[in-house]
Amino acid sequence: MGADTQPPSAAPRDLYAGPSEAEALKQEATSLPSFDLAPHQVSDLELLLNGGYSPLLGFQGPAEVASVLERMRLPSGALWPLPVTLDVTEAFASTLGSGDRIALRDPEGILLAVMDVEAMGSPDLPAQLQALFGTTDETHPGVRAYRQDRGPVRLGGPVRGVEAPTHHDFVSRRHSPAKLRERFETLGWRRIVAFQPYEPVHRAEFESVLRAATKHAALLLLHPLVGSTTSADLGHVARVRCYEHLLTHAPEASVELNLLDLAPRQGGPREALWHALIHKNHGCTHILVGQDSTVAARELLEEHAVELGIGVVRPEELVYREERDQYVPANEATEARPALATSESEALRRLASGEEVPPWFSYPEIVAELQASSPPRERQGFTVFFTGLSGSGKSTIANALRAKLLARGGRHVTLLDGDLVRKNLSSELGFSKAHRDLNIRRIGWVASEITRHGGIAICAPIAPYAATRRDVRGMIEPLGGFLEVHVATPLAVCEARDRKGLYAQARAGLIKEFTGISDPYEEPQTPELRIDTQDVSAERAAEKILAELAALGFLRPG
Ligand code: PPS
Repeated sequence: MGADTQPPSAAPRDLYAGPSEAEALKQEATSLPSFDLAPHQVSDLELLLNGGYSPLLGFQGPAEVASVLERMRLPSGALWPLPVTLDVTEAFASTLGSGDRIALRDPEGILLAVMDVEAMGSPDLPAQLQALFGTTDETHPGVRAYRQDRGPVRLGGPVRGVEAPTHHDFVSRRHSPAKLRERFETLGWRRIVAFQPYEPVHRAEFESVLRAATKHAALLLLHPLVGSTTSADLGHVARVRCYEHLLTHAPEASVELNLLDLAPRQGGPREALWHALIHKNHGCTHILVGQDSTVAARELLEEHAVELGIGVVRPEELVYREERDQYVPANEATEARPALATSESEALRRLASGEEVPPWFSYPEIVAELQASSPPRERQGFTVFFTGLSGSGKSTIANALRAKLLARGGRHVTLLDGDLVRKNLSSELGFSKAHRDLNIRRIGWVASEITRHGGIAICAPIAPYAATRRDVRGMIEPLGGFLEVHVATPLAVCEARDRKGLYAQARAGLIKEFTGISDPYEEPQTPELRIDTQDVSAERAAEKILAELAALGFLRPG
């Protein structure tokens, strides 16, 4: 029997203990060293425990990793293209010896599994990165993702499950491999094509994958990854809601949606093969390889399809025929082919700018979903982050800006002024570097929440350190706008003004660590705006900021 016709194989074994063994493990765990897993490690553990990573029985030690990197196989010879390791801090590893048992807990401390530590070591990271990605360059997304470890030491050894990780969203769409196979059986399907979308799926793509499944007389399984990612892309909730809408546009019981809680590794062709293996463990007989997959990934999958027992399906490219209001295969179209690529990029542009999107491009519910989750800039939140010396005029400009924004109406504005924050949010903090950094991070966190929810945050602290300002920018930019305004009034002018009398006290040594006098101020190198209050009034400065926000699209002009 060829890979193309192979029925689903038996469900892989899970690694959960039965009730009495689980109870004993819980008792034992009270005296074991505990390791609180990061979210991506919980995803790995869940797939180990539920058989999604079968035939693995635990986290891989150095010998297994070496074998995987060298030949894409486990020491047993079974195909396995990517390492699954448990990274821990040196401090935690130093408390362990080989043969010890440890309790693996979720980030809240709930016991999920007990692990026998059979191997421990710090890998030769550059060599591993080279083997996996062909480079050690930090700009490669795979290298960046691989480095986001919990620590430099990796523990290997078998795991025994006590409790499955808890999920609160889309619970009915998170089936284990065994449950999913049961579901396929109930629905009466023996051929299942896995389709793993990364982005929202629009009409052309959905119609082509549906056709491919129909052609293979198979159920289409939408099997998107929803594991933790560091990218600022559309969050998984909006993506899953988009996929749920797709179900209503397919013939009844022809498409299933199941979420694969797996963090993406950016591992290229090896990862494509790895995903195929995981889909297979979930009962899929075929895997769909779309237009966006690379030639190398397709070739690697096709090379191993028979061994894997999974058929590779390539959907046809479809084009939209306006006169028929239909998608047809590109090679069947007799009339002159419409310039779909141009229309598609135009549709995506419209989607991004909140303009109307033609119904041939996508389903209205999906367009609405995307527009709600990534509104056009003028409906997104933003933060205006002032930085500058004490007495430079930050608060005065910030107040003028706040008044002008409120006068335009329709927006909520929160002012996080340096002095106010220190009274309400940071009253216990002083002016050491550590305390200033903590103060700015608190301000940044509040501003990021305001921005996330579509509000306007105006922050006006001294914020003397460039690295901390950069971190705050990094927290906010993925969620909306961020405008850094350097109020660059020279120190001599601030000191001459000395409205609070603080400079005089600082010069007299009565106030220690005073910015500009006895403490550093690192000037921003590339702020969005630089304002010297010697040259402009606070009113004029606020207007300049409004104009900049309008030019960036965060405010309507006028
Ligand atoms: S920081 O560095 O961003 O955490 O500072 P910030 O929270 O903005 O607080 C600055 C205000 O605190 C008063 N103040 C001092 N400033 C600088 N250095 C020292 N040592 C200090 N001690 C008290 C001062 O009034 C600052 O207010 P502004 O509005 O900037 O003049």
